[in-house]
Amino acid sequence: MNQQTLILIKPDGLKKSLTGNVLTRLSETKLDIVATKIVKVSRKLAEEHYSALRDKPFYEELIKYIMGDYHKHKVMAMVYYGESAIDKVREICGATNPEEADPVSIRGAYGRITTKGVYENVIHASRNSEEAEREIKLWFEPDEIIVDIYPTGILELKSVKKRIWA
Ligand code: IDP
Ligand code: MG
Repeated sequence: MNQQTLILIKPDGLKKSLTGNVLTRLSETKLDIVATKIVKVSRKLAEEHYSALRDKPFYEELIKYIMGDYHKHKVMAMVYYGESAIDKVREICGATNPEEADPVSIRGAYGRITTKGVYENVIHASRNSEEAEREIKLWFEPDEIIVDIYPTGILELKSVKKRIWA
């Protein structure tokens, strides 16, 4: 079954110049990249992305980590699409805890645990199709994705101000 999944190269991955390595590993899946952008993550976006972990002791550190306070204030967000995309990508990512992750997985090869106890594990990938839908809709607008994956609607706006090139 064709699926879509959200992938984030987290700020530690960008700071450590791992983008090329991560994309090369992901290309083993033979999935299609259907959206990508660099995002400066706001606290609001970080908190919405990790809303399920609000009660964890590492939550505040996790929010600072994904916002880039410890590395660079940027994340590379992508949508991958294709047969069994969710499981294929999770497999290459490896386990959440980089010390327990398979050493040849992305997290096993490049992740670390900080002295503050946060798992800096380089990459995020949706865990199942419900999570993928929630996360893709949080990070991307429909027109930023080159295939139709979820139903869309039209919102007519009367007066919109937006920044344009001067
Ligand atoms: P996942 O990223 O493998 O889906 P989640 O449980 O959704 O794992 O956790 C989100 C992120 O929170 C992890 O990728 C990791 O950066 C961090 N994290 C999860 N569990 C722990 C923990 O027990 N200690 C420290 N950081 C954690
Ligand atoms: Mg998760």
